[in-house]
Amino acid sequence: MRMNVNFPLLICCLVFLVSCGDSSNNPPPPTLWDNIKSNASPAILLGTEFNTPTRIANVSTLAWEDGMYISDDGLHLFAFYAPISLFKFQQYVNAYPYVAPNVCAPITNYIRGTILNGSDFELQLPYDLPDSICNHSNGLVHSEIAHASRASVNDNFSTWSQHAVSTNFVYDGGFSSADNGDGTYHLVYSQSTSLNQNDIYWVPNSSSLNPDAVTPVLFPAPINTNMQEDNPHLERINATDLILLFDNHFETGGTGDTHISYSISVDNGTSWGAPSTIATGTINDYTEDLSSHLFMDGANNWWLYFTSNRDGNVEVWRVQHTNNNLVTDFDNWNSTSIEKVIAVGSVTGNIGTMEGIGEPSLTSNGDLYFVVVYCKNPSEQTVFDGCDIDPWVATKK
Ligand SMILES: [Ca+2]
Ligand SMILES: [Ca+2]
Ligand SMILES: [Ca+2]
Repeated sequence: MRMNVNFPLLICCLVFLVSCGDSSNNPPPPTLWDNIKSNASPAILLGTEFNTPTRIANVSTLAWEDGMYISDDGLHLFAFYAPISLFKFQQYVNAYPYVAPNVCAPITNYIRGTILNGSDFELQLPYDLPDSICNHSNGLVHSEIAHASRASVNDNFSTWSQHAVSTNFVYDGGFSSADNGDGTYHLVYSQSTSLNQNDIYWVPNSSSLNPDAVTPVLFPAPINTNMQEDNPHLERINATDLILLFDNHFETGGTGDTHISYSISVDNGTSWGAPSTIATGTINDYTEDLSSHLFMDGANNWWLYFTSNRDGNVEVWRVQHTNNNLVTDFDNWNSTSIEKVIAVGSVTGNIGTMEGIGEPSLTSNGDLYFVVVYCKNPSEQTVFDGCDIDPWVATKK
């Protein structure tokens, strides 16, 4: 669901319409979006393992929260974040590419949700267009990595703030981490490096999950190519062995589908094996297999949770490893164990639609975090507003 588009922004014309309220202190009536979200029911299919999903307070806003990751302890949440109605704006960009004499897109119409402190509303021109088409008050809005935290799993998360790895003038997303067991973390994430291209970066041996300042480091060769590497997931197996999973959009020689690739390091990240696409027959059989997350259950069995459209909409699936020897026999998944974990479900009252479930991420005790895409009914949509995506959780029973 993570997309790479360029967002021109008429920043000088941002207008914030603020309701001043009245003396009665009556809360505003719920909006259609409020009602859709409160009536949405993603369908857990493994009801003996997971509780009924709930939308996560404070972090499920009208901004675009995608590419989610939960820390092992459940106290830190991360997301691809853009304060925009993303699908609708991409439709506009696709319909009106930036070729003269087209004017810059009216991005202010698509802005919604909170603009994070530090968000890069770039004032540079996206292309070398003359001032008569895109003057210097136009620019881009890029995504950030947003971070929210809480003191205990019984507390609500804080609201979003910009993560230290977020970099101006590029798209940041797909944050993940590996606990090194010595008080440090390897942080990994994806970042756009030029138009329509993504690479994986990391912060090795970070002192925290959100350090005060970082310098982005390109992930070591041979992971990054001229294609789009996205949604990294890093798993530490032991003191020396690491497994990196990532999405491979439009891989070299591929079809334009999205598939899951992996690479293994046996020297603690100093060098990495040549990346391989997980073999078909189990996982990469469909046009969209992506956003994978390795999870070890209480019986020390390894599972791969992932997003797939193998049954129509993108939904959350999982598959069990055949022998748990991930480092020496990674690509050996038990095809008979593949099962859907969360289906799209429905919106009660037919006031909206559920369009996708994805980005699974689990805490060490098995609470399952994911994102939900829901849309207004076509009759209620405008050219600027149609769908939203929010973080949800199904806690472990
Ligand atoms: Ca949202
Ligand atoms: Ca950014
Ligand atoms: Ca790349």
